[in-house]
Amino acid sequence: MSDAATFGDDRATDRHAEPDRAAGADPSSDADADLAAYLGRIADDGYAVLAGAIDPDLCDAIADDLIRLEGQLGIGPGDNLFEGLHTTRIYNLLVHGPLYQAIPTHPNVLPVVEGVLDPGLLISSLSSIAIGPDQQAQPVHADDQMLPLPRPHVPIICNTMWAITDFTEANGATRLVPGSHLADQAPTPLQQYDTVPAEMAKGDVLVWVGSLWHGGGANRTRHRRVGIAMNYCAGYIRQQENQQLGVPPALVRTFTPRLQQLVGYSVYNGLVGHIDKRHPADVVLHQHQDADMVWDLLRPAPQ
Ligand SMILES: O=C(O)CCC(=O)C(=O)O
Repeated sequence: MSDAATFGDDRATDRHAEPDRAAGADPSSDADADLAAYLGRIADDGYAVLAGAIDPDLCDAIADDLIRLEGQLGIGPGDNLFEGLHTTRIYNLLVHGPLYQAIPTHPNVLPVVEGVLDPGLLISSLSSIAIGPDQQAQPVHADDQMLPLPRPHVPIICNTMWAITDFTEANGATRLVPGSHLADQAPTPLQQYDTVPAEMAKGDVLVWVGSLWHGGGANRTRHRRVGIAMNYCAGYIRQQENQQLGVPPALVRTFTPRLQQLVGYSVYNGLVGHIDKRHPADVVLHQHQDADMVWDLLRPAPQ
């Protein structure tokens, strides 16, 4: 059985909450139409906002817990212009409990990202970004600009930003350069560009491809703008945060099979990521349902 054959365990049919959905309509075809519309927007503009994707109560629970974690871990604002001198980030959130472990497989978001990349995708990083009062706009950048590939290229990174609080132009909503994912170059560091703010209500999720030029906005209010940056990459490139070192195997064993795959205990297209012809979950977790995968390509040819 190939790894790909087991994907989809955590997919839900109710992918997107659309306020104007007609009563009595077939929900699965509505969901398919929504998915196609989002993917079309992402292909054309480089991004889309999934309205009402996350339960606002979950957003409030995350906002409260981030305050607790920042205090407990003693994490304060960054010390450089890119991370932000008034912006507090917590990385490697998967180690901080079920609240965060539910994020990568959220059924209203993951199918869209799988459509942009493919189901063999991985978690690249999972972090919080709380932009505080007086934060200046972040330099415009592309999430894949450190990768030495000619541009434009197929999506290899897909980022999502969960609005844990409302995102407004005034409080630092993510700034975007629509269509810039199709450019043949990355943005020039520290150059000013015309951008639009991704204003969102609490619970909305911004999805964008890694080539899109963007940056955090300036916060001119007295309140912090809190987001969860759930960043995915294709299953054939390196993850930005090393998940195998960052998340102890004993903890990964408690995760759902789909989350284990996204952390990296998976094999892309049945080959990339194997260890001596064995599945990494078989080697490290000793309990994975894909452990008996058949290595058709690597088996000795019959005599
Ligand atoms: O906080 C934001 O809105 C965007 C942050 C971002 O793009 C980054 O830190 O790479």
